[in-house]
Amino acid sequence: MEQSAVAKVIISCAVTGSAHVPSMSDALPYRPEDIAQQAIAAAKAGAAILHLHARDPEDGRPTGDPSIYQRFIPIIQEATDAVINITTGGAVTMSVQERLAAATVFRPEMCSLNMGSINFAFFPAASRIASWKFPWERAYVEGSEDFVFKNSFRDIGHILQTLRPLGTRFELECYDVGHLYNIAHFLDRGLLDPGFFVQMIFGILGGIGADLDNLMFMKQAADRLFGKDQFSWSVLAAGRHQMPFITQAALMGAHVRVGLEDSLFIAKGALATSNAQQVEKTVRILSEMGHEPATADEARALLGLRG
Ligand code: KMH
Ligand code: ZN
Repeated sequence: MEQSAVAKVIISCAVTGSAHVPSMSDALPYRPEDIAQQAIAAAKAGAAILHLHARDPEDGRPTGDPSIYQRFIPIIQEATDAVINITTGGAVTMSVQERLAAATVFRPEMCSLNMGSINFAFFPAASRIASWKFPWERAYVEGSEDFVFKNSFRDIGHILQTLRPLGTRFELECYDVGHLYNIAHFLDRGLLDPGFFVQMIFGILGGIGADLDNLMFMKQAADRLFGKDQFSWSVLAAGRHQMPFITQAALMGAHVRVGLEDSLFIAKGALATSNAQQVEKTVRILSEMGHEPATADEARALLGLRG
């Protein structure tokens, strides 16, 4: 009897992001050395892609300053061969220029690209804060009621036109079904290349909810729009939905993303102690299904990255 090949699943780890604030968890890294250490440990645990944001070393405030990225990216590259994926989402408070600054300096193999605008509020996470470590956090979290994460057609086109000539490929962040149609639009305009990588995002307040029906719906919409074999796809879900949802997605053949950017938890009511802890759990779940984590080079081959 022919043995079916083991499925290679690309694990992305989003190490710190910009939505969670240090008061929410002591494990959330914000100093460059902690971002580096946690990213390296996540890669050693099985993450092929490291999705990275920078934060102010003193108080954890999100920053787009390339000189802060410079304090952790070379350390990570020295210690691992993981794919470096720099955010172009940055934080909802940043201009597109700030969001692009680090990507244009470091020219990574991969950058995130957010495929549409959404409201983006931190209410669920905010309710867990007992006391504030840094003064900026409170205004940031409470102000999120008014945050619009702006990714207009012009913004998306500008990011594509800036980074595509550098050989960067994209983690196309889709928070709702309309964002898949936006991908189709940029394919039509010749600004996106076939063989792209879609990150379907569930459970952000402001985006599509983390329901299994929605996962099926998003996948079916993508298959219909692009053709089943024309794209790679990965799934992340926010907060408590993270692990159950990536498990369901992996069963459907998706790649997966975890990390403290997406959820601060390791299990119901239990904060994760590190990014690596979430990656280790993901590897265990995948191995129970007979799947294996893709190495960084396998991820490069699967996604057509430049290496
Ligand atoms: N915060 C995540 C839900 C980005 O960095 O471009 C999506 C994200 C955005 O990772
Ligand atoms: Zn991010």
